[in-house]
Amino acid sequence: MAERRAAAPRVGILGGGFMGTVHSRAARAAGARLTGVVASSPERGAAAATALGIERSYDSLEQMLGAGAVDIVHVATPNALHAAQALAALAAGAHVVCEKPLATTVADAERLVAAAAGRVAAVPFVYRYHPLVREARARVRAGETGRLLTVKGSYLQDWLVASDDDDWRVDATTGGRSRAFADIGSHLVDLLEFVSGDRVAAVAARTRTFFADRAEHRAVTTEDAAAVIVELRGGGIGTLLVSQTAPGRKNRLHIELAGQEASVAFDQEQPETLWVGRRAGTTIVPRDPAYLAPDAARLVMTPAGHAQGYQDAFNGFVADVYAAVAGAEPEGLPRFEDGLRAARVTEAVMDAAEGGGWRALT
Ligand code: SOE
Repeated sequence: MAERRAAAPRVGILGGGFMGTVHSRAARAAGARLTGVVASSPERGAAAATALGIERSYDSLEQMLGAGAVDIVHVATPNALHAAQALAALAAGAHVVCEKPLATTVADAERLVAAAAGRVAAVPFVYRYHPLVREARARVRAGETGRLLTVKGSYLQDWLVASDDDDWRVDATTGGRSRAFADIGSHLVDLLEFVSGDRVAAVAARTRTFFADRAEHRAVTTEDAAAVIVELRGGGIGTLLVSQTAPGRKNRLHIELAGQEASVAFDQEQPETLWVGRRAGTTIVPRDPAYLAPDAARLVMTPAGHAQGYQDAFNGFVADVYAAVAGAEPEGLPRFEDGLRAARVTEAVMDAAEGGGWRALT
């Protein structure tokens, strides 16, 4: 008797921009039927449906939900829209993937976590899905690095380094109070806590807005860069630098964890290798599934030497979301609770930067 294949999940995409495209590719790779798209206007929605091969566009999220056309909604719209859209999708009975930052306030993020009870509700902290990030995590968990002493993290981009560079993220009304830290610092802290298994216990911070006036926006208040000192619950300390004005750095997330026995370092722009450091020497670990921990090997999609990249990590994340929708318990799936964590860390960083001193985190 042929095994009955589960029906393909029906997926709706909110947002027709870069991230909407990335989400649609990952959904298709995971076997979904793309049954709807909503963009910032009916015309843009129709164009997105054509460009992305989605069955049809809808004029609004309400219309798509009312049509009963989707099982899973991917929210890939400007930050300030996330909370209302994700809440509406949850209320309609859908599972939700909501882009980070999950919400622009802790209160909204808390509401979303509560509303998502019993549902699959995930946030694309997709750098968790590079196989060698999982390898680093597995080695830390196995005790190979020893007591965690220091962490050094940076996430550097350059797409906003010119004063006439602009984006909706620059505007606090569409992007939220924090820009650089909420947008990419959230990835950095999530990855540090995910790999280390430790938690940020307190932060001190400074932020800078280097360009008050940009092409479309004047009197900009959101930060171009954030410099953060962290104390960890396990007793370690560290520094984080987040900037969207660092020429030559395109998407350079780098973490280095130093334990008493060994260090591990991962560079998102060079995801095919993991650096492992010891006093007696260093090892460069290749993304070769024959030598990786099971949770790392399961995310390998091409043989060693056939490079995997950002979209592959995204595809791995979405495949895990759909597996969870089908009843599985995938390891390390970033959920709305992780989005709430990021909102709390972001709020602490911004409060520390504005008010001085340290802010504690639980
Ligand atoms: C822009 O900073 C951006 O697209 C972020 O919004 C993503 O989360 C990050 O993965 C890449 O850069």
